[in-house]
Amino acid sequence: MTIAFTLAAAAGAVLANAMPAPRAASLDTLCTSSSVAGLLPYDAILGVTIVNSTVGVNTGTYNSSGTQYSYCNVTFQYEHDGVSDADVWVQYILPDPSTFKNRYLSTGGGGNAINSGVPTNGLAYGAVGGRTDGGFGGFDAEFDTDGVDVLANGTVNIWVIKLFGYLAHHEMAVLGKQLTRNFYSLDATISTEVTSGDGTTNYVNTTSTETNGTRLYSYYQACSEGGREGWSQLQRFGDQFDGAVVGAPAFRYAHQQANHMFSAVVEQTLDYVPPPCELEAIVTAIIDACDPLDGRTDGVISRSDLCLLNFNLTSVIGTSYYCAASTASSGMGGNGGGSSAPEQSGNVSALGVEVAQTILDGLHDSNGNKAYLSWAIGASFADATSSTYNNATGKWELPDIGIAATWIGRVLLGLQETDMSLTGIDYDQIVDWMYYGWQNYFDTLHTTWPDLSPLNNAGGKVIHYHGEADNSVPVGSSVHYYETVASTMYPSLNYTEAHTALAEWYRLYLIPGAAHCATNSLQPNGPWPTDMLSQVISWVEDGVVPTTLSANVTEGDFIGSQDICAWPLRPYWNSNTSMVCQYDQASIDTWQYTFPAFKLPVW
Ligand SMILES: *[C@@H]1O[C@H](CO)[C@@H](O)[C@H](O)[C@H]1NC(C)=O
Ligand SMILES: *[C@@H]1O[C@H](CO)[C@@H](O)[C@H](O)[C@H]1NC(C)=O
Ligand SMILES: *[C@@H]1O[C@H](CO)[C@@H](O)[C@H](O)[C@H]1NC(C)=O
Ligand SMILES: *[C@@H]1O[C@H](CO)[C@@H](O)[C@H](O)[C@H]1NC(C)=O
Ligand SMILES: *[C@@H]1O[C@H](CO)[C@@H](O)[C@H](O)[C@H]1NC(C)=O
Ligand SMILES: *[C@@H]1O[C@H](CO)[C@@H](O)[C@H](O)[C@H]1NC(C)=O
Ligand SMILES: *[C@@H]1O[C@H](CO)[C@@H](O)[C@H](O)[C@H]1NC(C)=O
Ligand SMILES: *[C@@H]1O[C@H](CO)[C@@H](O)[C@H](O)[C@H]1NC(C)=O
Ligand SMILES: *[C@@H]1O[C@H](CO)[C@@H](O)[C@H](O)[C@H]1NC(C)=O
Ligand SMILES: *[C@@H]1O[C@H](CO)[C@@H](O)[C@H](O)[C@H]1NC(C)=O
Ligand SMILES: *[C@@H]1O[C@H](CO)[C@@H](O)[C@H](O)[C@H]1NC(C)=O
Ligand SMILES: *[C@@H]1O[C@H](CO)[C@@H](O)[C@H](O)[C@H]1NC(C)=O
Ligand SMILES: [Ca+2]
Repeated sequence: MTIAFTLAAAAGAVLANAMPAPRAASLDTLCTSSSVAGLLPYDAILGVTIVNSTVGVNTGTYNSSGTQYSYCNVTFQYEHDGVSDADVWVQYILPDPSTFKNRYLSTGGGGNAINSGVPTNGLAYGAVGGRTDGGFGGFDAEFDTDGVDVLANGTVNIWVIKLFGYLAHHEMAVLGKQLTRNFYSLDATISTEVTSGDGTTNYVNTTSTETNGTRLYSYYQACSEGGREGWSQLQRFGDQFDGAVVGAPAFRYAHQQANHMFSAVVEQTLDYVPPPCELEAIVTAIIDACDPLDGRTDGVISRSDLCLLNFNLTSVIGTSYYCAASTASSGMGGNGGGSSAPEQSGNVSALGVEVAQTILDGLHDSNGNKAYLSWAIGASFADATSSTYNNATGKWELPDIGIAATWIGRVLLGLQETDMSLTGIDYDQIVDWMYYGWQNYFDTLHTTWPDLSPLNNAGGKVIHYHGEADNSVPVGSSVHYYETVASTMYPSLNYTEAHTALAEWYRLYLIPGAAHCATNSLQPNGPWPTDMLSQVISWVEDGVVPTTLSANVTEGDFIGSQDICAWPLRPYWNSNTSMVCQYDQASIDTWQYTFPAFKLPVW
């Protein structure tokens, strides 16, 4: 039988018939190797081929908040055609059809990991969850730490850098969304009756992806490096996610990663390594002095801007400090590198305050031009308190520069060994490395593209949050990006108008007193957002705008719900009660940054 199908020949004999998507079969029927083999997204991405022999399928259960969820676990590897060394594993956790709510959720990683844990996070939301190994060689493998970023001395693995930068997450989302559509039969089937030239009839069945099928809502949620990964998608693929919750993104990667060596270089330059206990005392004094400035004495600096404007660090000089000898970390985000620390006591020195102030001022080049921003006042000095005590000399030695060493040693310099010494490294050298990393990895890891028009045009919604006392990714980094997006997207509007327009689809919330993607042991009475994924789902699916982010205080005198103001509004209390989100120009001005150390604008 030949099908001689032309519009003319078929005239009057073609019935285009959109079938309603049949509700999917049971989990047990769907979740078998043979069933899944017919549902995989083979054609979803040009140049990507699923390796059939790697497909793993099993059912499982997961308990969360007293509810048990059944799921199908689909894991497989795919290749990039023509490339031998860029195979990627993905895993999808697909809820039982009876609990599926037409949602897909991508999850991300942290530090050097492209994923953190199992993507069962979606189950409580009726969402398929996905994760990728980024081509690192397994879900537990990491970027720098497992050596996948440098193939040989001098040869960085540009495929892995591209995959880590943005490509693996994009492919995971595209494959995951199509797998979801196939698994739950979301695509309407168009069955067309075709009459051939010889008079026989046949049916040609095609699926229509978005036009007639059931709507699939797509989400992203992650923090830190996972926040950067989220932005890597939102900046490039505007219609990929309907909603995203991105926390403390480690974006402006070249600056962010090199900045982790700044504290050590300050100590080297000023030739003073403060005992961690001295820096802890400085932070405690800052918190005590600045807590009440927000109008509520609760142990939380909710207005680091008022602290910056009204508190002079030199007032801490002479404050006595004492820390008992310890065999473990002192609890300040990393003292002693896990090694033992002796008893520490003394009075806060002028040099100790100078180290702290220089760190808070941010990186400047030798001409005094600002090159980068720093952690907000009140955050702990995590990169400085990881100094180690040399029992033989009785002195504190420069802190380990951790992630900055692997970034610069491996990715920037292409060396397989990363035992980087700080000898000879000064502020100008850090600035040079920022510039080099920025230029060389702008299209992969840097992640600061500020024109979000495709996202806005597609109707995407973003909740972006950042702990105001973050001691790893400076909170100002998020504010600077938000301000850049506002001025880029709305160049003809004034500040208030631009922020009003932007807030319709992208909102930034600074979490008072919070640390990096977490609550803060130094300000434990601070609020932490409740279920942010639910809040973005409500925004996307029900139009409930998160004017303030819902949060909760779980310790101290003010336990209960607390609203988090959306930037640029700032929280203020009258006599401990009745918080307002106020517009305070002097405060806003402290969050505006320029970086004259670079001739190019830093987005
Ligand atoms: C993988 O399996 C599918 C479905 O059985 C098949 O259509 C496809 O050709 C296979 N791919 C390869 C590369 O063999
Ligand atoms: C999913 O499947 C993979 C490979 O088949 C397996 O390693 C993993 O443990 C499974 N995970 C869950 C949560 O079932
Ligand atoms: C998970 O939930 C089910 C149903 O509520 C319950 O029977 C089971 O004991 C739970 N399992 C665990 C490990 O909590
Ligand atoms: C890589 O280069 C560094 C610096 O030159 C050198 O110390 C190291 O031995 C080299 N490693 C290998 C495996 O060649
Ligand atoms: C197309 O769908 C019709 C019913 O809608 C079915 O009878 C026919 O077998 C299908 N054709 C193919 C090739 O799957
Ligand atoms: C399918 O989509 C087309 C184009 O949007 C529309 O004209 C048509 O009415 C839709 N059909 C059904 C059954 O929804
Ligand atoms: C802080 O106090 C010191 C000592 O009184 C003074 O030299 C310095 O100018 C003050 N800094 C600011 C920003 O006011
Ligand atoms: C710390 O300062 C107090 C006075 O404020 C003084 O009595 C004490 O000797 C000082 N301690 C040290 C170790 O300098
Ligand atoms: C450090 O030195 C002291 C005295 O010299 C000694 O008692 C102690 O055991 C040493 N600690 C470590 C961890 O070596
Ligand atoms: C911004 O524009 C609005 C509306 O045009 C106007 O009411 C407001 O005064 C302007 N604000 C500033 C600071 O110029
Ligand atoms: C807020 O914290 C309190 C105290 O721990 C708790 O009882 C309450 O359930 C929390 N509310 C939310 C929405 O998490
Ligand atoms: C604010 O709350 C703190 C802690 O409960 C309390 O000590 C202080 O007196 C309160 N201040 C006012 C003005 O109510
Ligand atoms: Ca306070």
